[in-house]
Amino acid sequence: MTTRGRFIVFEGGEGSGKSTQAPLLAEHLDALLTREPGGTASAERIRELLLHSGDLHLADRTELLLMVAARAQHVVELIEPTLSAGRDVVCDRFSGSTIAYQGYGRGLPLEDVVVACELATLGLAPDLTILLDLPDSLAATRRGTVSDRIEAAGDDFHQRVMEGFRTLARAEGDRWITVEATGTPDEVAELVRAIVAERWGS
Ligand code: T5A
Repeated sequence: MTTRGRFIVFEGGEGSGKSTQAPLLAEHLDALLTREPGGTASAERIRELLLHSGDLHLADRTELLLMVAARAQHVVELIEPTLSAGRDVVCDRFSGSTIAYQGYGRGLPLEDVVVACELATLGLAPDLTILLDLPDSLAATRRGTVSDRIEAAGDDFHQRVMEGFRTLARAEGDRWITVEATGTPDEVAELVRAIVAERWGS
């Protein structure tokens, strides 16, 4: 019988280094690398709508439903079949981002956000979520020039998002590990590999 793959997710604010670290870990584990919103052809189209459609003035609930619509397709078409086939998956963002951004950031009721996530994932949850945590000032520097609709939200919004991530990490301490992401990319990658090795011994 095939052993199910491991599902490992990177979470954090913009500029925390997820897109730098996720490929390094995926290569180390020979895992499938993917991202959210996106990961499949249709979910990437939804990503375009979500991130580059300032002119459409999406309502917060529309944003939530599009995030989870992209996830539903991503889970059914790519993540679940890959895990079932025995390959590890490393994903840049997942449901934690929806709770942090649409729940804590936009202020939608958390119970609605959780239900929407469950509808999209059919209960699939990461085996391990690595939260890359950066002081707000450093995150703002790394974010640099604003490039998409959600990044363009103000500093207060991004602080609420980080508070959401930190709350989730505290509440789910067995499945979330926080990594201080202030070191060089190589130093952070080393910390991440050590966490995975400690959890699974590989
Ligand atoms: N979103 C997403 C929601 O609102 N709800 C959801 O449910 C989901 C899934 C996604 C947007 O969608 C939102 C969140 C986001 O706003 P995105 O473009 O994928 O958009 O945004 P991010 O995931 O935030 O991607 P970023 O590229 O902005 O940030 P990363 O990936 O955290 O950071 P990274 O690795 O690109 O690094 C940023 C810069 O810092 C440097 C890099 O070279 C780069 O220049 N850097 C470092 N510098 C020094 N030391 C290090 N250790 C460094 N690591 C990286």
